[in-house]
Amino acid sequence: MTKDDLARAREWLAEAQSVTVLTGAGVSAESGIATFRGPGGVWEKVNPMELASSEGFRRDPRKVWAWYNARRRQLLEARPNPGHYALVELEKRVPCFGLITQNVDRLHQAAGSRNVVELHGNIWEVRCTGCGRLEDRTGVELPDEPHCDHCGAWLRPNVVWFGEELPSGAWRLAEEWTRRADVFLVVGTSAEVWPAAGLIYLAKDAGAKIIEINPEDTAATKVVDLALRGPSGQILPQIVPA
Ligand code: BV8
Ligand code: ZN
Repeated sequence: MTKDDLARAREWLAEAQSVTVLTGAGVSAESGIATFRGPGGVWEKVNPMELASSEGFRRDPRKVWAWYNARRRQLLEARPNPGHYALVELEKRVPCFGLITQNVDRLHQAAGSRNVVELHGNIWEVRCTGCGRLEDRTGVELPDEPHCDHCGAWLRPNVVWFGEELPSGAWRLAEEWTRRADVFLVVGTSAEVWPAAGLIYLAKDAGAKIIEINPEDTAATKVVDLALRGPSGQILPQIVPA
């Protein structure tokens, strides 16, 4: 990555009418939140299909809640990093902006991002597996085995697990924001989880200029127009147009 690459990215963003961003776990790495894949990723120690799937939850809800409660506790100490704040600035400076995230940590909202779509739900709300009641438990420690006050069934995190459909409203909005983008920023995602990763190819087909921000190559690198190799907390603040 050269200084011209950064200048080119800044120029594309300055000229853009519509910018859409797709973020993954990497954008929260500099807030101390482990990514899923890659070195030190949380998946290295556990099997995602076990913990982030409804079969895994049915088989052993205690084990799944131990993992989610550990992640919630870690998030209580986490703060947005300069990458999150740079995206808040970018939203203020482009006429039309949309932020699509695969993350469930809500650090984008904590930093002040407004137009946010959560493709995979969020870790703070809980949903009852019995009566479907949805409750916001942001910042609250949950018991090891959370059950519904109303019907006694197990509660679950309000996230999208493997094998589960994405919320239809969120997906429709994500597709719309992707199709309208002049510039599509792909930040901190390995581009391996579908259908989220498919948005990158949709942006390409719709004629957007694609900028990838990631220390490493990803499954989508072959289709991006400009790859900025480095941590998003350092790169994003450098490409927000003045
Ligand atoms: C569905 C929420 C079906 C919970 C998550 C075979 C081929 C293709 C697809 C499939 C397949 N087999 C199965 C599927 C479908 C499956 C899928 O995609 N599997 C993958 C693994 C192959 N998808 C699904 O099941 C989806 N549902 O398809 O439904 C269906 C259809 C119709 C009807 C009924 C059902 C549901 C997917 C959602 C799963 N939920 N999480 C939770 O978080 O606990 S996925 C999980 O992975 C997270 O949401 C995470 O965000 C997401 C993607 O990971 P990334 O965000 O990319 O993070 P990752 O660690 O992978 O990468 C981090 C990147 O950051 C790296 O590139 C690293 O280099 C970079 N980085 C590191 N540091 C930094 C950095 N970047 C910038 N700065 C830094 N400092
Ligand atoms: Zn209930």
